[in-house]
Amino acid sequence: KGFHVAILGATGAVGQQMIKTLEEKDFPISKLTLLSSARSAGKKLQFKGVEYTVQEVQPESFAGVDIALFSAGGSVSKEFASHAVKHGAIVVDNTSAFRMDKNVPLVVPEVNEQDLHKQQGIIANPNCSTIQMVVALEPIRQKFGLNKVLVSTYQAVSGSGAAAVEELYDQTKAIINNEAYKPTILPVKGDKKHYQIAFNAIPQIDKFEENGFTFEEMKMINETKKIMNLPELHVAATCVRLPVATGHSESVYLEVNEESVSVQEIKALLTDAPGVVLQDDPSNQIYPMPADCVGKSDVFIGRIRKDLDESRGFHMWVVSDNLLKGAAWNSVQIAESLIKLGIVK
Ligand code: 11C
Repeated sequence: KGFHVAILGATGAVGQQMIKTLEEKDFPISKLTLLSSARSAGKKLQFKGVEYTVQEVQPESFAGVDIALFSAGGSVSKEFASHAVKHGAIVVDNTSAFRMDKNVPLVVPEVNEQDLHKQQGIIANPNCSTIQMVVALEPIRQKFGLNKVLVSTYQAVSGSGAAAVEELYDQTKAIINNEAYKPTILPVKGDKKHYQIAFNAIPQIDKFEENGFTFEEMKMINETKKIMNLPELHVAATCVRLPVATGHSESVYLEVNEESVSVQEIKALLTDAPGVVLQDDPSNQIYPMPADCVGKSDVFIGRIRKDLDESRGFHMWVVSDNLLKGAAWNSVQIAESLIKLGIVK
C-alpha cells in the first residue's frame, strides 16, 4: 500500500533533501504533492524520474493527503498545519513553531518513538543540532543515567538555508580574489548586523534571548529535556557557525549518574546503538568530520574520553549531516514510524 505524501517547502534546502530521502529510502508513496509559497510555485522538481510542478500552497492543498512534511518556515507552518489536520493529514513539522507545545510530540525515533502515540495531528521534528546530540546521549542515559550536558557546536551554514551556502561560496571567492563582499545573510537574516562567515567563526546562531543565550542554544536546551523526558537535566549550549557547507559538529561533555563507568563501556554501548556509527581510533587518527558525513543518514561519534577530574564526566565529538538526520531523514523516519506503529493506515 502507498500513501499520499505532501511536502510543503519542497524547493528549500531541506525540502529537496526530503524528496531525495523519500526516493532513496523507497518510502511507500501512491501520490506526491509538492507545495511551496507563491514565490517558488511553478518550479519543476524530479521524483523517481518523473517531473513534478511545485504548486502554491492553499488550505485545500491537503485534501486526501495522509502525511504532510512541512519545512517552509514557522509562520507558514502556523498558517497551514491546522488546514492539513482538518483534512485528515498527519503533519510532521520541521520548524520550531510547535516543538514546545505540550500537545505536540517532539520525536527522534531512536529516542522516543513511542511518544508518537500521543499525537493529535501534528508531530514536531526537532532542531538539527539537538537531534544528533540526543541520538548520541540516549544509549548512555538508558544504561548509566544522565545528569548534565554541556555542548559547544560547530555548525554548517546550510542550517541557515541554501542562500547562506551561496553567501559562503561567493564570499570565499571574493576574499581569495581580493574583491569586496558585503554579507547580507549570516549570522541571522533578520538581525541588525551581518558578518563575514568565510575564514571566520561566528558565535551567534539565531537571535539573542534576554538571558544571553541565543534561540538556537535555547532550542538545544529545551528540546533535549523534552525529547529525553528529563525535565531536571542540566543542559547548556554555545552554538557557533563555521564556514562549513554541510555537517554539524558538536563537542559534548556529559555526566552520568553512576560512578566508575569506563570509556570502554561507553564505546561498547555506542557501537550497538541505533543510528550511530562509532569512529573512534585516535592511534590511527580516526574521528568523524563533516566532510565525510555529508549524504549519510547516521550520527558519527568519536574522541570519547573520560574527564580527568570528574569521575562521572565524559567528552565526545558528534557529527551528522544537518540536512539529513538533522532534518529530512528524521522527518521521513518519523513518517516510517507512523506507518510501523499503525498510526497512519
Ligand atoms: C541552524 N539549527 O543550523 C539551525 C537550523 O529550528 O529547525 C534549523 C532551524 C530549526 O541554523
